[in-house]
Amino acid sequence: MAFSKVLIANRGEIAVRVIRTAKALGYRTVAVFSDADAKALHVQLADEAVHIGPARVADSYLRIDAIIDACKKSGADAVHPGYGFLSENEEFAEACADHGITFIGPTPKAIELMGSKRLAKIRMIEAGVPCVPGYEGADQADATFVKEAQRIGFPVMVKASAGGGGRGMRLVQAAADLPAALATARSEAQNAFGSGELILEKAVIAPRHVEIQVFGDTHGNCVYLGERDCSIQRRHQKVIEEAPCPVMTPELRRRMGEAAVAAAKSVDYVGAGTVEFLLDAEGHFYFLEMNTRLQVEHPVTELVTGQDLVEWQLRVANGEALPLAQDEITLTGAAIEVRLYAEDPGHHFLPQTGAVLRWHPAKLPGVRIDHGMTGGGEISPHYDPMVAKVIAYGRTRTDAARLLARALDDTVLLGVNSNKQFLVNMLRHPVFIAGDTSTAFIDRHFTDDASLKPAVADAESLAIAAALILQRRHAGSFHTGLAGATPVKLQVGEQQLTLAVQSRGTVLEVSHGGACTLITVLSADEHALHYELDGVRRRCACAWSGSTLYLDRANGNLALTDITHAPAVSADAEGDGLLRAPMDGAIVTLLVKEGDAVLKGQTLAVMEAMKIEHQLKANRDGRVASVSVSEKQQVKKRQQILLVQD
Ligand code: MV4
Repeated sequence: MAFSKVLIANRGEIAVRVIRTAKALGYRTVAVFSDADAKALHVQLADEAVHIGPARVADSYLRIDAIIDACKKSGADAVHPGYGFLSENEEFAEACADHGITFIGPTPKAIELMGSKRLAKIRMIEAGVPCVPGYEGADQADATFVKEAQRIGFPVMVKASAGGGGRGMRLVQAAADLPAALATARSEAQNAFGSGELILEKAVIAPRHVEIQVFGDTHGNCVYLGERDCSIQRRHQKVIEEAPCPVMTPELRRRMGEAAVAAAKSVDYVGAGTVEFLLDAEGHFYFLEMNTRLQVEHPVTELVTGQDLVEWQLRVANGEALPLAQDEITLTGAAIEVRLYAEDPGHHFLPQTGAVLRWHPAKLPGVRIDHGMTGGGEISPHYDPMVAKVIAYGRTRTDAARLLARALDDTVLLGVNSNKQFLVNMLRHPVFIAGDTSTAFIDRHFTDDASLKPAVADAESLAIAAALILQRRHAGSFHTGLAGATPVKLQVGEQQLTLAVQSRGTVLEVSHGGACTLITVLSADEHALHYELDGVRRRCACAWSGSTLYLDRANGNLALTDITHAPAVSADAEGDGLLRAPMDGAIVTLLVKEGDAVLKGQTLAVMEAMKIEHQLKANRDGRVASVSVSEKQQVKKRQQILLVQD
């Protein structure tokens, strides 16, 4: 149905991405926003914007009635759902249709069918799409699962039919472990998805995750646009995505592409979809599930095909035929995408929230950065902490990897920590460069990486910090005005250090622990220091917040607080015993109760925030004097969880 005004029922980088193409095709655009997003980039870029509620997604971006109401108010006659939120919600697609609004996506029937792994697998088997041998029956009795697992052969995967992202999934090695796995998977699935329905599959060991981009139109055409390899994941979160798959052959691509098209055609698929497959070491592939939306990682397909997939979505929704036939779709070069997250790899990938002091995406030919950040951005605890997708395109995979690592080097994100160095180190890892990237890559090759430890302040970083601190103290002059050295006391993570800084004009002598570093300051401002050290001139991006200095260093971000004039605290003092929530989230498990004896460093509670579990540890020895929360309870950042006393 012809439409003229598109409402984007999403936020962040994907809302920005969709608005860009919709505008380029001449459509009017409408953003929606929560209380937390009033100043967000997607709101600024859209022609109009409608407030839809409080920051919590359940009260705003997930509210079908609020989105439909925003369409009515603004006169939007089409909705692009982006990914996540309402993008795979058949009730939302149905509600749009009921109100005469074009839903830019497949039919509610296709969304619903693919939302059930059990029903989707039955349909795929009928359509001749290769599936992992398994059990997808309606009979959910334990005895049936045990019998079926014996037929399939161990190890087996127990999966939630309504699941995704590894939730409600269990790997079971032997029959004896099956009943317990069924019980936990069932309850996890019931809690997460409102359905405890399970399926069984033969477990494929260390597979690749290879997905095929498909597109259907309302005239019965359906094509595939090559594959993406998304094997490198961490706890079911994709980390690196690329096209083409490093081990793909034209023949395998054709077979997987045709299987994906058969899958899509079996549900009269319309619009952009992704058919996920596991690819084993022998080159056998198996249908996993179909995602009925535009995916986060669609840019790598856009770069190797030269097509704008959002443009295709808008054309298809407008009733046009697909822009290209199968034999007109070509793949050229290689593209790699990484997801830049505000999280701390040095502390179990703890999500980072708060003010972004500096955001400077790299500008390089062949590099695309999709993000939704404005200058004075904020990472909200209410949303996914993905800051940007950084994508590089090259003639070869090696070129793309090299360029992408460089683009990350050039990208500055300060104020919150990020996984930038983790990504760079992975892109430069010999096993990655060799293309040997199964789903086991991180566990096999990346558990000892330096980026997984708290960043250390090397001599050069300390010299940079000293220069910036003195520059700030003396408003541009590096003369300490005294004959002796100036002390600079720093807090870096858990560590406190004292530097002695002697200045001679623009040259600073920075002494720490018996070593002395000479640094020449070439220029300095709020955003960067230009300096010379050991005969080499370099730059270091920086940002200040109060007395804390953030540095973007080649070995990761550093936060150094100038505590020279702060009241002294004994370095190894016992903690106060007060356990507080490090961020907004929910208590998953309380591991202790009142009266329990605990040791410093012991895990006392597990909380979940932004889809990730965090262990909360005692900061002193003692006994649990009081517990202020209960399991499953929502907690606010800094809320007291429990107290440890003598
Ligand atoms: C599997 C599997 C092995 N065998 N199914 C994980 C998320 C969900 N989309 C499917 N997943 C898997 N399903 C069978 N029969 C291994 C995984 C898997 C995985 C898949 C893709 C990327 C990373 C992964 C990490 C662990 C497990």
